[in-house]
Amino acid sequence: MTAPKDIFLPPLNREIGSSHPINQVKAELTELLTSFGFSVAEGPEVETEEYNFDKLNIPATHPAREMHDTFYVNNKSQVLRTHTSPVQVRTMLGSKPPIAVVSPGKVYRKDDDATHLPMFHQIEGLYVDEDVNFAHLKDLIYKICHSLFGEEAQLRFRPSYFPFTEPSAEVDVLFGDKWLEILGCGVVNPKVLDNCGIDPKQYSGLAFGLGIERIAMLKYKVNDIRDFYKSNLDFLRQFK
Ligand code: 2NM
Repeated sequence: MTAPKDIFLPPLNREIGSSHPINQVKAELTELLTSFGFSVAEGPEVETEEYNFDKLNIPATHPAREMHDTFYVNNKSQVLRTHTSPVQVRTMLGSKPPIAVVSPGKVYRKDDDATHLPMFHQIEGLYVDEDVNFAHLKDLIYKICHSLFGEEAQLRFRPSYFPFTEPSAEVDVLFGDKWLEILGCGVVNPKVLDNCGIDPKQYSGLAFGLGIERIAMLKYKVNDIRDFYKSNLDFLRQFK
């Protein structure tokens, strides 16, 4: 008989954790885009209206700026960013083209139901150079979607509207017999380049944005976005 080990020490077989599914999808997309040559930029979650809205050609009368859609802070002089685009604005203001940057991070909107939360994650990409056009955008979007959903995935570009891109499109992927929207994109509005100190006569740009929770819900067939944030280990262990 060997002497017993110290039975009062904590056990050695404790469960090891793993990264959260939202962080897994965020890392997967960030790694894909950095492999193309994008660099990663981050910025503050408390932003000025100027960077979150004005420079992006979102007028003071736009419904997204209403109190019931945007969280205003510090006596309404600032907002919780509603998208990561202000990171792109800061990048354009602070550097000269060529620019290839992605901005993963938390964003905030006054939404709360099975498919929307007041805090969620986005990743946006921006490429500004001479002679950037919609064909470059399409190529990138095809590569991103095929990497996320497989080479056989069927894609559809649907005309859309964003104040900061022109033309703009939403992209759908075919799941069974349903087209489901997975991202928005477009050619950067020349007004936005001008607002950010880039000469729109010399340069053009493309941009796209994805909701990370939405991608994770489609990829892993999660029907309620709130499941990601309940800290239920039976749910989270599925993503080990
Ligand atoms: C989207 C869709 C389309 C976007 C635009 C910009 C910027 F700063 F360059 F103007 N950043 N991200 C963009 C464009 C985001 O998300 C659905």
